[in-house]
Amino acid sequence: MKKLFLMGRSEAGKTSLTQALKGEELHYVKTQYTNTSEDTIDSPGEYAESKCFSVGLACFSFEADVVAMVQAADEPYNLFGPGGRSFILRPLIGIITKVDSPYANIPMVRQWLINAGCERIFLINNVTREGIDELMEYLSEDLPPLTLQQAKHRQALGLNEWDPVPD
Ligand SMILES: Nc1nc2c(ncn2[C@@H]2O[C@H](COP(=O)(O)OP(=O)(O)OP(=O)(O)O)[C@@H](O)[C@H]2O)c(=O)[nH]1
Ligand SMILES: [Mg+2]
Repeated sequence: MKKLFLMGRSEAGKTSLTQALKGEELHYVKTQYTNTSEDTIDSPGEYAESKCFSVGLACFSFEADVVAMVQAADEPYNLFGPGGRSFILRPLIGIITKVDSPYANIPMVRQWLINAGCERIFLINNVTREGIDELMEYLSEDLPPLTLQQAKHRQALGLNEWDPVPD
């Protein structure tokens, strides 16, 4: 099981997503701090919204196997600029929540996530659990463990640790 780190603006639906992944009924809890011992690492949206705190996201991301930029389908503007993945040394995915919103603009939010460098994008409705199974299937596959030697070899080739080594 991959350990997932969630970052995104306040009200994007990160905590609701952790509840949906655990099969719980949605109940509103404002995230006040980050607990990295959970299976899914949730972060307060304020980290993504403030230049002063956003460096904390990079630190938390090192505790995870995969990092998710979470954006609601009805977000009015983008917090993550093009190439936003440059500070993340983990596979990066995009999660679009609130696909049921009457103000949803999925093509626009998808483009923001592609521009930020997300390698895969999941569409989620936390209320009806639409898209949760697909995300769980992705998370259920473990990343293959690497020896230090294998990691260094990939680094020498200019590859990410999780990239396949060309023949
Ligand atoms: N319609 C709809 N509402 C959602 C969905 N996901 C979350 N919500 C609602 O959006 C509100 C905010 O959700 P949270 O999960 O608390 O947001 P958050 O990203 O954890 O916010 P912070 O803890 O402030 O960073 C709650 O009232 C949720 O019920 C969704 O997929 N669809
Ligand atoms: Mg929260």
